[in-house]
Amino acid sequence: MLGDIKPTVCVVGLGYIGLPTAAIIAGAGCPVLGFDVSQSVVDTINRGEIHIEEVDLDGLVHGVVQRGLLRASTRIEPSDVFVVAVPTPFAKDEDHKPGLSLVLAAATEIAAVLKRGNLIILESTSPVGTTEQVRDLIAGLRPDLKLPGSTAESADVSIAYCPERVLPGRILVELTHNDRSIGGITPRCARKALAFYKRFVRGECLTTDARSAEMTKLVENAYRDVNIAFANELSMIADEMGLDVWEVIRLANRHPRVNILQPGPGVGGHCIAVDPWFIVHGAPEQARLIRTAREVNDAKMRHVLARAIALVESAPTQQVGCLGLAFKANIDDLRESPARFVAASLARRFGKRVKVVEPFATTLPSEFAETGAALVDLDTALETCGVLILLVDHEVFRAVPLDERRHAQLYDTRGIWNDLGQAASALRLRLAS
Ligand code: SAJ
Repeated sequence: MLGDIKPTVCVVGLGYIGLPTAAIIAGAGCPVLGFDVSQSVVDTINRGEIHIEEVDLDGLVHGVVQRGLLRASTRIEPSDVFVVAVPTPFAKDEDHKPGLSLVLAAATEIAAVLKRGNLIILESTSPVGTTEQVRDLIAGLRPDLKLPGSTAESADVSIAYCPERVLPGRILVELTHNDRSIGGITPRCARKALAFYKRFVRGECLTTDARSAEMTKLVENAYRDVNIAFANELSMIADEMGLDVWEVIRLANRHPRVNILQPGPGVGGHCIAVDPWFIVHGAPEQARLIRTAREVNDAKMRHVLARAIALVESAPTQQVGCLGLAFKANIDDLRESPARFVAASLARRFGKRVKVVEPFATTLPSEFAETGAALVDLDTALETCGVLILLVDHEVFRAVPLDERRHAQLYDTRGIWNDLGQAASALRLRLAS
């Protein structure tokens, strides 16, 4: 199947990971069908356009659609390789139970068209054991096929787990150049998946078992969450003590073995703010540090909100500019965004005094409806707002010169406007007291 002839590939889920992955595989010459439940996503892609913001993705998708290598559909079709890249949300309650319904729904649909010799790869971030669960589900639906690991005989199909580990904003570069962990249900499955990834990955591909690969992905994001929590906890301690956390971190990082990350308004996005819970859910007694890091990063969001409220209340005649809604700089992704949480909470409390600037959005999200808050451009906010709350370190905000923001009372949650020096420190002290 995977010799000189290019395999046909079905990528299930055309979101932030699925669409770039589909486009890269198509770019390597494999005919790709992209499956998505949304008709409008499918129509957009079939026009050679894209529905998400990602560096260089528009040109790549346009090219592969035009060359007939990528097309999208709301129906899964028989293919040689299936790559599953659907979301795995978690329950927002005490239990934080991972939601596997989309993964299992994808597996059910794939089972209906599965043929001997096919390869299924799960890329969605998943709790340990999910790939085996997919195998068991398919085994129940297709008793005519021998599934890997459940029989001593050689299997009819291969199943592997290969997590994506790309950074939004650098997805195309990282999809090609990052190393990959490829976990097979059996070593043979891993080898099949390895041969597939070698078609388009330039980084090193390391094979392992499916459970280790699942845990590796969760560990990577939990590691980052714990490190950001350290920075965020430091910033709350510094606020309490009236210290400039950016100055302390800058100096501490001059130690050759210290590299503290940057505090912010909390941790957002669909990965780092979510994945650690999959570990906590799997081993609640043991995952104490990982759970605490999640709690610290969530607490930072509420800490920022409380300080923002205090600042806005201290300037009752001023309009309030909230700069940024995205979960991090220079992207349009608002999922699990602490900036969005803070801005929406301020909008609900202070109504039409609140002006929101988000260069990557054309409308405000639904929770702003009926608050009276408005989406304005950066120039308008700089001209009309006496209070500015910087929530996202977008390049366009970073570039605002001192003269254009000197008039306002500032709360810079990202530490990008430290040129204010004394004035910023004075405000910090005032808020701390
Ligand atoms: N953040 C800080 N301070 C920092 C770094 C980040 O507050 O010093 C915040 C960001 O503002 C953002 C959040 O953390 O709200 C996450 O941003 P990020 O840039 O660290 O990571 P993501 O969520 O965009 O992508 C992560 C990456 N994982 C790691 O770096 C270990 C990426 O490689 C994964 O592929 C991605 O999660 C994923 O899909 O799982």
